[in-house]
Amino acid sequence: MGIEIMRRIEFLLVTLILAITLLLPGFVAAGEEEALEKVAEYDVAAHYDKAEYMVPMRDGVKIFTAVLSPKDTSKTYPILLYRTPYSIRFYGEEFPPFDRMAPSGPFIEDGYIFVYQDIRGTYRSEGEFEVIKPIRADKNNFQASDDSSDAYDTIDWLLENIGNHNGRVGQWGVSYMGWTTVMGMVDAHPALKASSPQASPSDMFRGDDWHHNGAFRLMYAFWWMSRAAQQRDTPTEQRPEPFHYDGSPWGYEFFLQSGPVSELNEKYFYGAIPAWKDFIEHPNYDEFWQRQNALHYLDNIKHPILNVAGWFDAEDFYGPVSIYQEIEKRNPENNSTFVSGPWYHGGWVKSSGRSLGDIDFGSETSEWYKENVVFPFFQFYLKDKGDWNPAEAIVFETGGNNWHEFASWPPKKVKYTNLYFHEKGQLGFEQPAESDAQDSYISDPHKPVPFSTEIRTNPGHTWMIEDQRQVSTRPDVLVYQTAVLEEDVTIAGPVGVKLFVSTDGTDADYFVKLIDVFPGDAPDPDPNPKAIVMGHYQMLVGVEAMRARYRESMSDPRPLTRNKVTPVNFTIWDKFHTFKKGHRIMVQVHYTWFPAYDRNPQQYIDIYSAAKDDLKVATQRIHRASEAPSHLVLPVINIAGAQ
Ligand code: PG9
Repeated sequence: MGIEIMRRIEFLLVTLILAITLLLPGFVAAGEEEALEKVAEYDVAAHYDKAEYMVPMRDGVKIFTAVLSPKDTSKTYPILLYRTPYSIRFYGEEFPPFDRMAPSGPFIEDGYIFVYQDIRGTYRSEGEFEVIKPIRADKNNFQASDDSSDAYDTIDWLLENIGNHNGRVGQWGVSYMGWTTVMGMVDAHPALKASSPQASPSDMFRGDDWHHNGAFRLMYAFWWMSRAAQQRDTPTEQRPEPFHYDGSPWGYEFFLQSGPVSELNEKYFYGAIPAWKDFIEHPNYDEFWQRQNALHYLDNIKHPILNVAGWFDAEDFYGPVSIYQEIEKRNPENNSTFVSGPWYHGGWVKSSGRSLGDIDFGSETSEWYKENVVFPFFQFYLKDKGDWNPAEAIVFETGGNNWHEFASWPPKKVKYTNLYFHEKGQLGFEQPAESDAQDSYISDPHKPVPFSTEIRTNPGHTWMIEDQRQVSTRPDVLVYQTAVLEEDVTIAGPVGVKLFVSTDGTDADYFVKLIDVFPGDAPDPDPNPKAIVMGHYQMLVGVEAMRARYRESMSDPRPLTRNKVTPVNFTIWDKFHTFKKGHRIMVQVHYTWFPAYDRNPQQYIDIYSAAKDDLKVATQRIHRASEAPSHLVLPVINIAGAQ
C-alpha cells in the first residue's frame, strides 16, 4: 500500500477516533468539541512532508526532532519550534494530533515549518532529564547545556539543514512547553524573532505547580511526577505506565491515608521517581529552588513576546504574570504583551473558552484569542503579514464578559481599596472601630477542608471557579460578605491579603478565597442538563495559600509565637472581574485545602516527614480590630474611563 494512501487511512481513523471521543461524556473539557472539529477537518498529511532527525547539541547529546514542511516548495516559510518533555507523540509515519500541531488551525493552513522536539532525556532523545533544569551556571563552559542552549543549538542546526525557511524562527508552548519557550528566550538565537510562552511556570516555590508561598501542592505534584518524572533506562517512544491509586479513587481519602510525603516515593512509586526527593530535601526556598526561578534570567530579551495566561489556571498563573512583569522591568523597551482570558490551564488551546465549570462567558473566548491575538502576532513577526500593533494588555473581564485593552497591566487607573473583615461575618469598606475583636475556629488537620466536591485523584481544572457553597457551612471556614452591591465593582490587578492572626500552635496555613455571590434570582443555564442552581451561587474568583512560617522570608522560615497577634501578608495574583450590582463580595478563610495542598502539622516541625500523630489540632484566630484590622486590598477600577 502506498504511503499516501496509508496516511489518508490514518487521517480518517484519527478523525473517527476524535468523533467517538467527543461522544464520551467527561472525556473532553467543556467547549473543546468545536475546536477539535475545526482542526480535525484539515488533511495535514496531504499538505505537509514529515522528516525525523537526531539533532546534535554542543555536548554531543542528540535530540529527537520531527519536522513538518509544507509540500508547496515554491515559497519560503518561518520555523515554529515546540519543545516538550511529554513526548511529541507521533513517531515514524504518524502525524501530530490537533493540539500539538500549532497554536491554532490557520497556522497549518497558512504554511509554517513545524518543528517538534522531545527535550533532552525524554522519550526518543538522548541525555538526562532534569525537571525544570536551571540555566547553566558557567556559560563559558561550552560543554554545559540547558534548555536555553538546546533551543539555540537546535535553531542553528535547523537553519543549516532544513530547506525552504525564511530565516525566521518562532517558539511557543503551554506550561512545560511554555517553560522551554522562556528558556529559548534567554540568550536567544538571533534568528528567534517571536516567542509566545503560555502558562509557563516561573517560580515553583512561590506560585506555580509545586508550591504556593511554600505550601506543598501534594495532589498535583504526586500526579505529575508519577507520569512525567519516571526514570527511564534508554530512549523510548513508550509512555510510562501511569501509577494506580490503590487504596481509593477519591484523592481526599487516598491522601488522608497515605502517610508522610517523605515516604510516598518508596511506598507508591517503588522509588522510581528520583525527583520526589527534591521536595523532601529542599523544604525551604534554598538555592535549589532559587536557581530554577525563571525570573532571574530575563535580561536582554530583545525580541517580541506574547505572554498568555488563564485567570482560572490551577497550575501556572503566577508564572505568566510574573514573567510579563519581569520582562517589563528589566527590558522596558521590549515589545511584550500580556493576554489573559477566562481559561483553565491551556484552555485557550483545548477549549472554545465559552464556559468553565458552571460559568458561562457569553462568547467563544478562545476562538477570539486565536483569531485576534496569537495568529496575528506570529504572522506579523515571522511573515510580515497584517498590522499587529497591540495594546500592552489584552484581557477578558469575567463577570462583565468583555475583552478590554489597557496601556499597562495592571491598568494605571486602579485605585487600591481596603475591604475589611467585620463582626457577624460582614465585609465592608469602612475600617473596624472596636478593639480586641476576633473570630476563632478549631482547625483539625485530620478533618481537612476538601478542595473540591469532585471525586478525583488529580486536581482537574474546574476547582478554581467552583461553587463554594458546600464548604461555606463548615465550622472551620470563616465567611465574610458585603451587603448586596448597589453598583458594579470591578477589580483589575493583584489583590492584597493583610491578615492579623494568632494561634495556639506554632505554624499554620491560611487559604483566602475571593468569591462572587450571585443574587437569589440569578438565571439557571438553559438548557440545564447538570441541574445547576445559580441562585446564591458562590463563584470562586481568586484564592491563594500562605504557609505562615514563610511570612517574612521563604528561605529563612520562622515559627509563629503562640497566641501572639501576627501580621501575615500575601497576594492573590491578578484578577479582572466585575462583581455586578445585586451580587455580594465574599471572603472565606480556612487552614487546609486538601489534598490540593498537604496539611500543616500546626507546629514548627519538618512537614515532609510529619506522621499522622504529628498533625495537631489548633485554635486559629483572625483578628478584625482597629489595631489589627484583617482586610483585603482590592484593585478597584472604573472600566468605563480606564485605558
Ligand atoms: N503544569 C505542568 C508543569 C509545568 C512545568 C513543570 C511541571 C509541570 C504542565 O502542564 O506542563
